[in-house]
Amino acid sequence: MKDDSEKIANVSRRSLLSGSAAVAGLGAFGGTALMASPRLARAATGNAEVAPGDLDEYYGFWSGGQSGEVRIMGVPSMRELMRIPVFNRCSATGWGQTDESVKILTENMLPKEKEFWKDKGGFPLNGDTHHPHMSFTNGTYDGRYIWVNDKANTRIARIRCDIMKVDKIISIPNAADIHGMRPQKYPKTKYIFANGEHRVPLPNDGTVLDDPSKYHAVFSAVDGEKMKVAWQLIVDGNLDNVEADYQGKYAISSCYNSEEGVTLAEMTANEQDWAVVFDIEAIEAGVAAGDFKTYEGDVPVLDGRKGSKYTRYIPISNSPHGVNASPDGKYMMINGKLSPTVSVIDMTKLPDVFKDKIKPRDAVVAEPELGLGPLHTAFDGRGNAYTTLFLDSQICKWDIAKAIQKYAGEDVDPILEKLDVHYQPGHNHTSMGETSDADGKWLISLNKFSKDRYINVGPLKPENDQLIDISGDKMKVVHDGPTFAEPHDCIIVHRSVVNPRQVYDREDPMFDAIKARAKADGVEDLEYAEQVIRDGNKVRVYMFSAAPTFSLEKFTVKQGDEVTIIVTNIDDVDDLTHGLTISNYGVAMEIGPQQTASVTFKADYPGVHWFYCQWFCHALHMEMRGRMLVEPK
Ligand code: RUQ
Ligand code: CUA
Repeated sequence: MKDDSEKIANVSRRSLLSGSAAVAGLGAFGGTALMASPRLARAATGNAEVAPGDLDEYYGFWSGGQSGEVRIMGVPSMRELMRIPVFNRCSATGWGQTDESVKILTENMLPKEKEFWKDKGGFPLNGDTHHPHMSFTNGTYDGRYIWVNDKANTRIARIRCDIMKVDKIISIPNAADIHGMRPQKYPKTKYIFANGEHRVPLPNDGTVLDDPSKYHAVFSAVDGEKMKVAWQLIVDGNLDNVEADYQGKYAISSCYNSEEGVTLAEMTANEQDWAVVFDIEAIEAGVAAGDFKTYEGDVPVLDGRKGSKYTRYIPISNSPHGVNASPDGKYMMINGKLSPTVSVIDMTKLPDVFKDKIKPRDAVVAEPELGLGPLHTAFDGRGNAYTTLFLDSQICKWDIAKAIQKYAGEDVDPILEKLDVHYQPGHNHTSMGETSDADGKWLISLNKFSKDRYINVGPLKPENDQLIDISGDKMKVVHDGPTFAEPHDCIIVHRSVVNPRQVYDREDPMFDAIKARAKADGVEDLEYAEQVIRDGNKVRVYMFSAAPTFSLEKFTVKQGDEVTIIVTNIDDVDDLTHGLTISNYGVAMEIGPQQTASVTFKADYPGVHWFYCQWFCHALHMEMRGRMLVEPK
């Protein structure tokens, strides 16, 4: 394998070379004709180019929106590298079908959900991921986990970054529809803050239906290590987005619908909504003092409505949306959405707000007017902010310090540049931009509409993710990337932070349950297994795979048996994944190198059924198969 750092050096050397070649070309031929030449265009975008065989400098983790997954992108190449199934059912990997994934998807469901899903496959098959965020240590990414929300079914999942698979999914009680979600940044991610966006009765058991005065939005703090809800607060209004500070003291959520209406007209009637500030230490003390009620799931629920000692409500113009902490830890940006402004909260003023020494609104130290539909703000670590303007289809680059000076009455213009993007940007994100290591190289604009940017693929069009070079004085769009539904948000993580394994670790605790099961079945060693164990009408088939064979060429079960097939891939080679598909049984799963995977199904079809490896693994991959004989009743 080529040394990574050498590759990066090569990339920059190459882009330097192509740049100077283009400059030389301009000198020789001169004039405007060359300006439009593809070669010059390429030179202008030179440092975004990642040649075949070269590696990206950043991992991008993209939410898959209503596809329910998370995707790994290479940045700056914008190549899609991998998909991580999360809340969806995956035909390739068997996520949502393998025993291991079904356990993860169901083990932390609430009792009422289990009841609801028991005749419907056991668990929801859809999800709506919005906000993938990595674990932090001391204000920057530490490469351990990524958490992501499911707005559709009120869940949070955790992805292990060493194997890039989900290891935990929890349902959030009491709240409805988790939207905004962020991990604590300092000192080390303890809580994942999660906004229940929609207001529902508490408890939502049908005793209250059409009395919105009894509806509540619920803010949750999830212990990210234990994957358990630690505490919750009811708040006024609807919770939208949330961000954690760089001190480990506060979380701030944007709230719309201060009217507490249930129709659009009611929800947008007031001129002012607010940002809610949560005082973590005070809340923890409240939990310790027993100042809470419990509803579902025995989670302490505190009262954080107006007047509570746990929260402060900072008035913000109508319907604010994104909340973003500046990398120096000093400011929190509340993006106006229906207002053309971003409100800048000075984090050092919050202790005085909680002591009631100053009014909540006095924590706002700037409110630049940027353009129409500001949704989210990203940072370059050089004092500049980049705000998406949804309605204007632009990114507005502005100077934070100047915005503060202007608010204080000085005659300065904080707006540095506006760049057209295509079209209607929602989130944007800079390289390492939500950490104290924001490096100001790349900005992604996640545009909700692509319209005419690609050849027409029918009425449903892709979204358009644009890569913008922000390393210079001027922003420059260097790449358009179509994406399927719908990357609400993404993060861009330097690759030095992320170190996934090449093959699974046989000692990984993820295999403990199956090892114990095997042991109880008298199968001592999964790596050499070729046993069929009958246990009443349950049959467990143990085998191993080694390219290009399964250890069992055939096995026999009876019609009506519940069959579990457990396969251990003993190949210890990078990228040597096998799979197991059983024809006409709807069964398929991935078995990575050194992984054990299992799947359970009812053998209700009598006859001969081939099982085959569905991951191309060897010259004799087509021959990697065997037969399941199902004896009729
Ligand atoms: S929200 S487009 Cu789901 Cu992140 Cu702002
Ligand atoms: Cu093993 Cu294909």
